[in-house]
Formats: sequence, structure tokens, C-alpha cells
Amino acid sequence: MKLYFNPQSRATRVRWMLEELGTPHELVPMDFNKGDHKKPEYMKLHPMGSLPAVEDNGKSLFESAAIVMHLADKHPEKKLAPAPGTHERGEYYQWILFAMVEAEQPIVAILQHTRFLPEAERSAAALEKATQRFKAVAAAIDARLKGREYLVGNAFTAADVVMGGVLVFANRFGLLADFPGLLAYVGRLTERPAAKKALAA
Ligand SMILES: N[C@@H](CCC(=O)N[C@@H](CS)C(=O)NCC(=O)O)C(=O)O
Repeated sequence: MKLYFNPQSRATRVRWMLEELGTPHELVPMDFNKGDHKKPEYMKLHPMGSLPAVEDNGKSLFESAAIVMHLADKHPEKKLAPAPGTHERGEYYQWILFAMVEAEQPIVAILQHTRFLPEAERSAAALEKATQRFKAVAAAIDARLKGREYLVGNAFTAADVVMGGVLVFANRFGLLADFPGLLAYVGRLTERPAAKKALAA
């Protein structure tokens, strides 16, 4: 399997999953500065020209969480996804979508309005809104993790890879400082050998 990869991108969560599974893979380096991700060849794999995408036997997939979930299903023997149709499977979808839709969005907005956007385009109001939203989302994840080590069924699953990918990114910018439970969770996840390998800069 080929993973189109940049260490400063969401491709790291797919790499983490591949490492958890022990799936042999090739990292195809993508240089954002050179615009590798917008070259016609790559745009055939990803219609938005974003990372990550994977390619295997002439077939490709994009969207980081979709790739992670697909990999978990391809290897049921690794038990990184609850069985389809069970309540735990529902919770697994719930937390993966919560990570992608509810958690990642305010994190990106906070970073845009503090670092990434040119100063003239930053908005104090948008920053405040995203900050309040992130606090509520972080509190919800924190509450879920009270008395449990992982998000679903008290075993490590691909939901932790997706949520971990999002929270590790947030933590890099100090956004988890008020949430000791989330810091402990991120600490547990990043101690895993697969995470160490995948998240190393
Ligand atoms: N929802 C997508 C987001 C993909 C995305 O925005 N990737 C960033 C890097 S983390 C990117 O490639 N940005 C450059 C661009 O889209 O032009 C996913 O999770 O795969």
C-alpha cells in the first residue's frame, strides 16, 4: 500500500493505523511547498488535492478517518473495530465522527485565527466562538474518558487513532492544557510503539 505522506499532515493518523496493523506500506513523500499535492497526477487520487490518500492494487481512497476505518475492517483479526451491528460499533462511529466533525473543526478555526491566517483576516469574534465550542467538545470527550482508558468498550480501537490524531495535533498547540484527563489519554496513546513511529517528526 502507498500512503501519500507529509509528517505535518493528517496522513500521520493513517500511518499510525498502518503501524498498529503491521501492514507493509510505502510512504510517498509529498512536499506542500513544492505543491506536490496539487499536481495533476495526485489530483487523480484526491479531488481536492489534500493529504492523505492511499493507493493499493490500482485503487485509491481519501479522507483520513475513512481510510483508518477501512483498514480496521480489512483486518478483523486485529480487533481494532467492534463488530458491525453491535452497540459498540455504533459508539465507534459516534466517536470517530465526533472527532472529525465536532472536535477537529474548532481546533482548526482556533489555529487559523491565532496563527495560520494573515493577521488582517483574523477575527476575535470567530476565535472566541471556536474557543467556546472547543471547550464544550473537549469537556464531552473528557467526561467520556472518566474511568475508562479508551473511547469504546475499554479496548484500544481505530476510534482512538482518529481521536488521538486530532487531540495530539491540538496538544501540540497547547489547547488541552485545561483538560488533564485528555492530556493523560494523549499520553497513553502516544506511548504506543505504533504511534511513536508514526508521529515522530
Ligand atoms: N478531512 C480531510 C482533510 C484533508 C486536509 O485538509 N489535509 C490537509 C493536510 S492535513 C491538506 O492537504 N491541506 C492542503 C490542501 O488541502 O490544499 C481528511 O481528514 O483527510
